[in-house]
Amino acid sequence: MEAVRGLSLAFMPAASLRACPEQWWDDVLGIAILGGGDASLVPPAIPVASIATPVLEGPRSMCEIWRTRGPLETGLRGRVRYRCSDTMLLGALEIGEDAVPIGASVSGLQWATEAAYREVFGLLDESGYRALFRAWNYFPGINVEADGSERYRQFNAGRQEAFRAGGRSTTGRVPAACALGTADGPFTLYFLALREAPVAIENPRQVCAYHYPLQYGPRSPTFARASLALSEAPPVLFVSGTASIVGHRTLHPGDVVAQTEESFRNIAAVLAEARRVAPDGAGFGLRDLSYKVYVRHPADLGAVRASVREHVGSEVPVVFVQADVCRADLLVEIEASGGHALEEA
Ligand code: 3EB
Repeated sequence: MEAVRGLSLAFMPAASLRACPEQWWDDVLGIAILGGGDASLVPPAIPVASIATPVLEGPRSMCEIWRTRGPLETGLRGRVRYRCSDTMLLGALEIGEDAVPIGASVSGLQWATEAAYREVFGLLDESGYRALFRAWNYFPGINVEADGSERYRQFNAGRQEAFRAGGRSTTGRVPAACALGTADGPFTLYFLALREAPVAIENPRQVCAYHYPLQYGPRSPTFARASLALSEAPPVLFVSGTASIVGHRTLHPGDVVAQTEESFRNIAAVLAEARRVAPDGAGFGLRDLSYKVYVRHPADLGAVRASVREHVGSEVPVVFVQADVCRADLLVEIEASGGHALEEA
């Protein structure tokens, strides 16, 4: 395998990790194992997030591997395992909801979310990779009502509280993100951070998530529709989890194909914005990106896959996993990234 330059993504079956030579790991920033695979295949210095979202086709367990040119530095601060290049840091942590102190005034999930983000911001302030670029959030029972409110709302409260406590903006300059429901497991977060602030990109078809009206919860979600790192060479773009929402409303309830199509209209609109901001927007077309598609009902895979391939073609990487989307009426959510290199497994 050739030496990596810039940031690079590889999707490979978890079982293939066994065959990777020792020096291959030198350039690995971090790994997400989708499908809840065995994290012990990963050397202890490498940040790893084990995400319990079943993989819907191919191997049961897929790795999403972020690499960049070394030498990389490794560290552990509190519960955050991290690794960094000269421009970028990848971190991962998990916190069980049962870690909530007895007598806490908030739910275990809200507490775990706030604790996780407080630790992340502590690390970022201390290390100089101050700007949170992209955050991936996973926790069980996202649509479940518990302790008097929906768990996605509890997550939003904990996240927003940590942003405030960390002196960070909760509107405007916020990271790209996703938040998905798993069947079980602890609150799990992995993230990328940068020394130089990225550009937050919004979607003209959608209300900014941080301005959603109160009907979606007392504390708004804290994320941008996309985040663009112009300080990377070449620039790197992360498109947040994108669903069938126009304005602030869910469209096409019950129709997974129409929801997939609407999601692509949203992604296309976000990409048009990114191309306006990037000095050279080539490379930020629908057929240039890598995708992760979250499908609520595994039986919908065939219909979703056909629609996805109509939009992105047959060439680009797409991983399909089962996950619960943050609104009960959403059946599919799609995230994407571009600008970075792609490695063949
Ligand atoms: C939406 O657009 C769908 O809370 O971090 C997408 C991406 C969604 C990120 C988050 C939620 C989040 O509101 C849900």
